[in-house]
Amino acid sequence: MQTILKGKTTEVIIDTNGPVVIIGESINPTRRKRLVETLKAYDFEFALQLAKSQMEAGADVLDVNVGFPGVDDETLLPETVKAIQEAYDIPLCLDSPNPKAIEAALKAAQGKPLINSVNGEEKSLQAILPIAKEYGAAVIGLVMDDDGITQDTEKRFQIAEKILNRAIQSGIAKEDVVIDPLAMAVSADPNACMVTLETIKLIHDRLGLNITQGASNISFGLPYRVELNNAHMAISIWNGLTCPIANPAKITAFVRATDLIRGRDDFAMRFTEFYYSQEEMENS
Ligand code: THG
Repeated sequence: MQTILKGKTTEVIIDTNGPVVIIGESINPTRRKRLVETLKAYDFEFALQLAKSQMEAGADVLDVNVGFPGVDDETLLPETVKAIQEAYDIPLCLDSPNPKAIEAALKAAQGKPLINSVNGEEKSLQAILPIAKEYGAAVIGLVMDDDGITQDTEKRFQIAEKILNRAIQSGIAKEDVVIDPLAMAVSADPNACMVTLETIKLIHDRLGLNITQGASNISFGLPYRVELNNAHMAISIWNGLTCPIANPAKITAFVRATDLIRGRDDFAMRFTEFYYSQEEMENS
């Protein structure tokens, strides 16, 4: 299964049989005061710095989230999208719970973006799927619905299947649906990771879809976050995760290692190229 995303001219293929695609998470106001302050002033310099550093660190796609209290995201999200795409040729992942902000960003975006996200709630399906179809975008489906988030893996799978079926009914191609199995903090629930890992496996085995997840969600409230995230990432990839949303500075080397181990990096080309690219940057 191949989900094709596009920037101005670049194409990124998320392939269930290919190497892992990294969606850079850092253009997100969570714990980034400076991003909030600059975005409030419609000053995109810092957001562009975050874009550049993530691309240099291995991001293939950039998540763009401008959600902070009081934001007019119907104006700010499209403006941020334009600023990034004027400077860089990379596909974007439009991250907002507000369908109007998503639609405004789709109008502004070049190429073929990924919508982040729709979920199994009736309201969400009805708001997002028609605009995904209209603008030819791919879409991330979160496995929650009007009953909230279930810990039952079979039910999470059923929500994924429902989102897929509704997307297909709306005229969206199967390969343009990417599922997020909802990674959550393992400090709060000892079984949290197992539920997500099993959900990934069911979606991979039965639907064959591409799968994303927030790679740092599981480690909230714990030490050794990078180690925990990366251990979790390796098992998730083995089960079928294909495009994590993550901080590339912290995961790319690990993702390249995982691809190499799985026989998805002939002669360790990407692994070693990444090493030299980072060494070069350190010395420049
Ligand atoms: N699924 C989907 N979309 C998502 C998430 C998900 N979008 C938002 C979020 N979760 C993923 N993005 C982020 C962005 C920033 C941070 C975490 C997740 C973040 N992390 C560090 C922290 O928590 O301390 C701080 C910065 C760092 O060290 O890099 O800020 O699950 N579909």
